Amino acid sequence: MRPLLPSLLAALAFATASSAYAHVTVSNPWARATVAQQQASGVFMDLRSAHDNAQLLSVTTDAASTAEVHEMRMEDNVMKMRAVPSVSLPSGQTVSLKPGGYHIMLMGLKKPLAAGDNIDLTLEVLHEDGAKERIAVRAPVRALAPAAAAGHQPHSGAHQH
Ligand SMILES: [Cu+2]
Repeated sequence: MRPLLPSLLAALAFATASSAYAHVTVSNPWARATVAQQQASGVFMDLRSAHDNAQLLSVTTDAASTAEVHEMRMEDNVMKMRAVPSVSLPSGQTVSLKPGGYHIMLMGLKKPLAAGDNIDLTLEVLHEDGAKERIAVRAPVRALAPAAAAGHQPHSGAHQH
């Protein structure tokens, strides 16, 4: 038996306990409306942690088959989008998931997102003490303002006639 095992088990037990650090607030959530045939869309919101070293780990939703945390950034003058393992949430700072930056990507939408609908998501946040916080978010669906559309293209080849 390895000597490290007892402490590892203790750490795992601690990780499943409820956390005194569970203080991430979500504000201004919204999801971008889609057009017919569009399979992917983005969800945006502001996150603010009351404690240091919290991280947004993952998102689940019944609205799509897959939800990923994505980042958009310029690489060699090309805007690229990729999945990130986590988004750090520094204490007391608002971290915005927004078009052109971090966002939640929904892929395999179960149905088109129409303005006025709402979608429900569950965020999973990892806290400094190892505890995970699940945050239920209801995001109203909004049509994307034309000015913001330039920064973010969906994965699928959506046609907008
Ligand atoms: Cu994306």
